[in-house]
Amino acid sequence: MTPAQRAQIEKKRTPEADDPLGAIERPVPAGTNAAGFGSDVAAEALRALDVPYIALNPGASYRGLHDSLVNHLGNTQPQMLLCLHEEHAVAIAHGYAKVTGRAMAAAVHSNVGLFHATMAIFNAWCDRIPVIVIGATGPVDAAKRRPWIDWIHTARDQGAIVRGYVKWDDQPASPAATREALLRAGWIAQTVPRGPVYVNLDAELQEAPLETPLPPIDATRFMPPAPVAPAPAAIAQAASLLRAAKRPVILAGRVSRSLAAWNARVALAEALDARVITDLKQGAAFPTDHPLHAGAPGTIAPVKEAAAALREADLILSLDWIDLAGTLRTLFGDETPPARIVQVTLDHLVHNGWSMDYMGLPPVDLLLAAEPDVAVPALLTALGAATEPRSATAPAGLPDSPTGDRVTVDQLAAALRRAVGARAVTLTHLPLGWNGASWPFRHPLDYIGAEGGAGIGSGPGVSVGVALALRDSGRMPIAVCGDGDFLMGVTALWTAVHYRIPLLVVVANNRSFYNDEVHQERVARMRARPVENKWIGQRIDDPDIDLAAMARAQGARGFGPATRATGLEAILSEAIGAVEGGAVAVVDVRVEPGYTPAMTAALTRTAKAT
Ligand SMILES: Cc1ncc(C[n+]2csc(CCOP(=O)(O)OP(=O)(O)O)c2C)c(N)n1
Ligand SMILES: [Mg+2]
Repeated sequence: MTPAQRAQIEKKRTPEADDPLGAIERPVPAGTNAAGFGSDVAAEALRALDVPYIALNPGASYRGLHDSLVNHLGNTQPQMLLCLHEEHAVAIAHGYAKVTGRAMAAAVHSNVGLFHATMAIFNAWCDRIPVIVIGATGPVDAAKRRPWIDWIHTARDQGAIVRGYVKWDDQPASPAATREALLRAGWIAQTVPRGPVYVNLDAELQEAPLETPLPPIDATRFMPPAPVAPAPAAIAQAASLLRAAKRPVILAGRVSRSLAAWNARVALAEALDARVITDLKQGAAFPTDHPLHAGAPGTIAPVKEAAAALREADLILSLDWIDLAGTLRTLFGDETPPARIVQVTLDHLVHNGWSMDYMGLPPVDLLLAAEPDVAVPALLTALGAATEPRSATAPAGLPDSPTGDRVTVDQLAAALRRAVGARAVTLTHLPLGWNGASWPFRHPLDYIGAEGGAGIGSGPGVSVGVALALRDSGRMPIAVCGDGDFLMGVTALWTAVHYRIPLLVVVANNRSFYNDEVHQERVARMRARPVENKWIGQRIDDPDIDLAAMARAQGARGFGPATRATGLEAILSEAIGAVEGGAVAVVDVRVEPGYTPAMTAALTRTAKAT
């Protein structure tokens, strides 16, 4: 991202600043400024944290906070974004932070809203993305509970629902403690390794009049930046290992969307003449058509060229690669890889006993305990290398316009690339059948990465959040979702339509939860049973679902079903035109079921190398 783009994205938007989103849902003035209730303090703390939006689905457990956001803060900074499901609220905040690196808030109703939000919180956790989740409970003081409803919406330890996959949670017991909890929440969420946090607000505390006003607080003084630099000795040691390496390989994993950091990675690879491997689990980390990029980005397992580079490597530099142990195991089985391994990560700081998303324990000869964005420039300095890339890759040519009576996912990609042409676009989400070779990434915002926890249904919501962050950036957000993913998350699109957030969603509609057909085929083969039955309990037809109508029902433009490769580019071009006019557009593209051979092999592989 260029500094100008970042400035644009981070620019404070106010209703007065001619912001169409900010002009939506303006309250009549409430005529009071002083905080009068516990929830006014919570709302002020969110503003002090510079939280721009709060995506929510309403609930009586936080009606006090809801009132404070509307009538005390005037529904600005943060501005509410109404969502039709709590999972979308968190997914939107997740997508927003994937682009900006900054946390939004998501508010969910007591235990039941939190139950709905859990998968999205888990996705954000696995993706190491900050989200401030605000929840609520019926009055903690049993004497204050209304009959029935307050009792079912009160749990002894509500945070336990999410404690295994948030960085921190709290249930403050006074307005002062609420303010402190929210500042701590914002700070912890946005301090590396980043992640979601949960703050549960007692309904009684929210609604109680403020007995004594709280003294003003300078939030920034309670949220000191905590940059972690690798130890100089470790950097020197890494530099000498890199200098001595003959066949170094860089695994470019969890990195930011910063263009400066991207350029530093390219400069490092060029200085070392290192092969670079990326995959689709994480956002674009290196130009995929750079001569040093080994093969195309893989999905689950490394592609052939990447596997060959790793097998030959004498040094592997992992830049917070997701599942380093698993990648090595795929190639070397139980043998320890011959290469020396330098790992750059801080991830161990958030490993816990509940979630195994920390993956296997990799062999590491040298750990640089830092974020890759911090370690790479330090390595460049130690190597005495330039910090700018030497080479600029030539723009890739466009594929031919596909023709034929059927559409494969590769043909869909080709038609979409042609329809996009020279426009700057961001792929906000990709389906499981995507072939990394079909779309070159040349900028950190070209692809935003997967959802983290492999929770299906997040594609639409995360994409709305990415689109929110990219408004006015000059980049068009494009989601390519599987039909299963789209159908689970489809009502997230209403929020984009309602708040005038342009977005293109292309559905790679194979009318199936096809991933699991692959698994049933595998089981049938292992057991010598009929493979022909693999579609049962997987296929989404009879009736076919009219996905374009589901878009239109929510005020979006709906296109398709497009069933033929011939003419697909024209349909996609029309949809792109609609998005350029400010619309949310959905194109239902009927694709042939099928994955790349590498994806199928990776899906059905056993734990050991095969
Ligand atoms: C919440 C959730 N439910 C179920 C799954 C198991 N699952 C993994 S992929 C998949 C199929 C997704 O279907 P679709 O988005 O249409 O993609 P396709 O496999 O057809 O390419 C399912 C059900 C999951 N990962 N997450
Ligand atoms: Mg499908």
